[in-house]
Amino acid sequence: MTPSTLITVAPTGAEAAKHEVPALPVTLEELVAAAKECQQAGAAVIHVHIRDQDAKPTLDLGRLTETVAALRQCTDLIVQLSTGGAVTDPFGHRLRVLDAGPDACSVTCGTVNFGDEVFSNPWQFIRDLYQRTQQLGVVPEFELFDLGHIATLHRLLGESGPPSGGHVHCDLVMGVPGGMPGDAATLVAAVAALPAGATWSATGIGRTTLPVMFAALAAGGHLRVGMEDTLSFARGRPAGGNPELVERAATLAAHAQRPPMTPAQARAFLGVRDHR
Ligand code: KMH
Ligand code: ZN
Repeated sequence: MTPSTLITVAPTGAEAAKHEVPALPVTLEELVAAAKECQQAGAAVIHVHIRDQDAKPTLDLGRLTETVAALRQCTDLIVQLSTGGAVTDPFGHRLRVLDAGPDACSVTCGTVNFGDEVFSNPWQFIRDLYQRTQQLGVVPEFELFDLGHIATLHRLLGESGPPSGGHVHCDLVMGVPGGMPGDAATLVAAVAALPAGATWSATGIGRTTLPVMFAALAAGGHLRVGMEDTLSFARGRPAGGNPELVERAATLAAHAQRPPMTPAQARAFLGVRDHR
């Protein structure tokens, strides 16, 4: 079991609306402020979605590039850009995200029903995106929303070889309406199906946040938390911001005798180069 815990914060996402969730960081200033506090609280990786001037999700390359630079300047966090974007984003824009020069990026390994929408990830897109990460030296994190996505991950690695950095790290995204349920039994089944030597984080969407966090710690995994995945701290109590979600994960990880990894430790763990 890894002696420390990688904590990733996903502070914004593409789904929540700023006018309904005032604590959501949507401007660059809000994102950088949240990132600094989350690092202080124990995060080592930031999974980034950005918004435009109207707080709508965007994959604008100029804004993404500026965001990577600002996060690098103000924090030590590993900057992982979302290539998932919003369900409406075209594949070309999602591939272009890598041109912003992040340390890392998400690579979702299959299509999934996403509430009333569809998050589309056909095989050819997954393969093209993965091969671009290899060409550009961006470390992928494999996002797995369902057990079938793990079969695709095996195919991807088998056909295209190991990732940049040489280490396979996955994120089990559980409890999406349409994806795998967020419970301990499903987590154990998913972990058993991962490629040999892979490490993994888990995140539970909405009310599955806590069961998935406890199950992940018990099974030796790592944690992703943040307002992309849950807008509540507890039943009937909205999250006041991302830092308190990170702080809770860090506290639980410490109780599990696996305290948070520093960003420097996380770079070594994931095979991410230091760009400074
Ligand atoms: N916003 C979801 C449609 C990712 O960041 O790579 C996709 C998502 C996954 O959030
Ligand atoms: Zn995301």
